[in-house]
Amino acid sequence: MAEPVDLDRLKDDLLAQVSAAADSPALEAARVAALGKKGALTQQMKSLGGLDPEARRLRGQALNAVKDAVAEAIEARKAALAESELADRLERERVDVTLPVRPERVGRIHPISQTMAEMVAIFCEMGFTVAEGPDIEDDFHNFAALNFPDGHPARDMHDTFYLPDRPAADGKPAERLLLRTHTSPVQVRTMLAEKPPIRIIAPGRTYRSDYDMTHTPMFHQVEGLVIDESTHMGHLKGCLEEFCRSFFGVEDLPLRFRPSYFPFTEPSAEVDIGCSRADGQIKIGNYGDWLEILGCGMVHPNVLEACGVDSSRYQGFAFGLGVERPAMLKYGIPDLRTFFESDVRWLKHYGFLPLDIPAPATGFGS
Ligand code: 2U9
Repeated sequence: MAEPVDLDRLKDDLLAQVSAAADSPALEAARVAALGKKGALTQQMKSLGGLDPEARRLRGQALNAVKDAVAEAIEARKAALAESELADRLERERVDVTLPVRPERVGRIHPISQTMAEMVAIFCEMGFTVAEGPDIEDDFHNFAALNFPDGHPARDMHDTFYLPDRPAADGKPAERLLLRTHTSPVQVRTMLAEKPPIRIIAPGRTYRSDYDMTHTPMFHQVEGLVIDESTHMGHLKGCLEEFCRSFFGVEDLPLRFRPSYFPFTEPSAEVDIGCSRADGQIKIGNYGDWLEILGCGMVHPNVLEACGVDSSRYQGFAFGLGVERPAMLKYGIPDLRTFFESDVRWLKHYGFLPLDIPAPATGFGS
């Protein structure tokens, strides 16, 4: 049991320890020395039991007053230390946010990613939202729902990569899986899941078993779909004109719609944009020559019905465009296959800095 000590001296000692604490651990040590289980004040409290009642009452009151004063001093010191520790840290970790970034240290965005981001930005400004779906698909979503009947020659034209069958399960028969040959199954899934009006674009990877100067087995597409009660070909034309002019940054870019055929649209059209081919160089603009850039049409009623949309009430348009060729045209990349070679020197040359903002967000043609 501790001997009773002079409380004024004890109080002065403890307060001195508290105010001498230079950091949080030192302050915690001072707190334990005063108020901890074996602390000086706790020890004094324990010795109260040996006093007669009146002396115990008086000594207890005095001890409590010391305890309160020490606890208060600890809290005040704690707040002061926290403030100065924060000030130190802010000083130590100060960053000059006005310094330029060092973009050469942060790698490059692949031109396909950049181009796709630009396409998405343009359509999103028009009010489209982005929809996504799986790369591995089944026959229904990739073909049947899109009005490709069994044995239809258009199925062969897609040079499909087939995967091992999905085994029979839950009463469903085994089914042949495939790598999607276009992003159209995304629109099929959206129509099955959501009610019109629908305004979506489906950017993503697609696969066809084809490899030569102008084809790679994996390539990218951005497709679009608009379904509403009175959507018509005029809307389709306006939408694609706006897109092409914004994407290539040419305000007076002419567009030409040629009749075509796709199983999933009727009528269907291919779209050419103005260009020149002088000196073996393609230049986009109002120069008299034409370059095919995308396909489009009004969604076939069979497709609407297969996707659960009432074709007597709703109609709409769809379009599809590749990403690689517009990227080559816009950024002067001469060889398709270099996109997929993962050559760091090529990426350094043709890639984009992560802080580059997609062109349409910064204004026309910039
Ligand atoms: C649904 C209904 C209709 C998407 C469309 C095209 C025309 C088209 C090609 C362009 C270049 C593919 O990458 S490419 O070879 N695409 O010409 N795509 S209309 O039509 C749809 C899609 C989904 C439910």
